[in-house]
Amino acid sequence: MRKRSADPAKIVPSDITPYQQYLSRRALIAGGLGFAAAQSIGGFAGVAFGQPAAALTYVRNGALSVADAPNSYTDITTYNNYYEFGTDKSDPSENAQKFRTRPWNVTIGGEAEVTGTFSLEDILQPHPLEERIYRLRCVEAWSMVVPWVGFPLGDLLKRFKPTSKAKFVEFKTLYDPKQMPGQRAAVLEWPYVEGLRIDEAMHPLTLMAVGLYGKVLPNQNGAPLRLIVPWKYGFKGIKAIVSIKFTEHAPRTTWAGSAANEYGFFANVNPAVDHPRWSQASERHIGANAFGRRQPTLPFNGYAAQVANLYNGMDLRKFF
Ligand SMILES: Nc1nc2c(c(=O)[nH]1)N[C@H]1C(S)=C(S)[C@@H](COP(=O)(O)O)O[C@H]1N2
Ligand SMILES: [Mo]
Repeated sequence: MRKRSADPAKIVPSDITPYQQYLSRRALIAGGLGFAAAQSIGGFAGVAFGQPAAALTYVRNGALSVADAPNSYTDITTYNNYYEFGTDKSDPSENAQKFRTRPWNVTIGGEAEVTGTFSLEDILQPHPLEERIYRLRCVEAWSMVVPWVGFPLGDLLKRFKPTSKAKFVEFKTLYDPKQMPGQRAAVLEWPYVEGLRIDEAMHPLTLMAVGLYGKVLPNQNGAPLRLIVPWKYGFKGIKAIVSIKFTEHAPRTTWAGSAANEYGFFANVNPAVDHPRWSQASERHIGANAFGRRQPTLPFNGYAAQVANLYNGMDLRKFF
């Protein structure tokens, strides 16, 4: 397997991977959790994954989809937040076209029995794909409806056998200023880091997205692998993931780290808790047919019935 790391200082080549980890990685790949299992499912069989807009094989998950009409493919792929490719909404679609998503490796670390560096193929192969139509609510008070294609993050995490000390999961985006022009400026701390509490990460709504509108994710939407947590503000949905780490303590996340009074670690969509500089009570729905219509923002972005119980007894004004 070819090794590659976002941060040259943290390269984990096979020759320094602890032997026990090396063995468990072999077991993971050989044990029906890797290539072998995948062939029978076929989510990626025959898919030229590196090719943008290649069609995916998936099953629609109606039960976990909202009834709202999805935004157009154009809206979803030209109005983006992805500071690695610029801070204007139109920058990512213009600047990310040549971004290389193959070969791609993901490093799994921290409090888990199985750790190491895995190819994207090893990560994806066993997982059947689903389409889920989710609301996306940005912290900047705009929203869209997106037909994502992906698989439950929890199914992936379980393969690495997190230990009882794994209370949080930290995710990192690729750090590669040569390819990501936004990383040449200190607009944010790079690489982009996000995190979830382990129960949030394991929740069935939490999705690892690899596609949208039935096709491989366009680069500007976070190819090859990005997180979607539909009851949280969009910034939790970290793009171009190269590292997943199980941790005992809450990770320092990029936005919460840069302005702790403005962006919380939890970032649950909450119309009752305003951002210090604007109201979160309503949102502007993006889209050619929406004409910037404003609509009320829903608690937990409309997913309260499924997720409010994760926060029982917590003061959501304090843990925003
Ligand atoms: N690496 C990285 N991930 C990121 C961002 C970013 O700037 N860098 N922006 C976030 C924000 S603020 C939002 S709203 C969503 C936007 O996802 P979309 O462009 O697919 O709509 O991506 C999130 N993931
Ligand atoms: Mo956002």
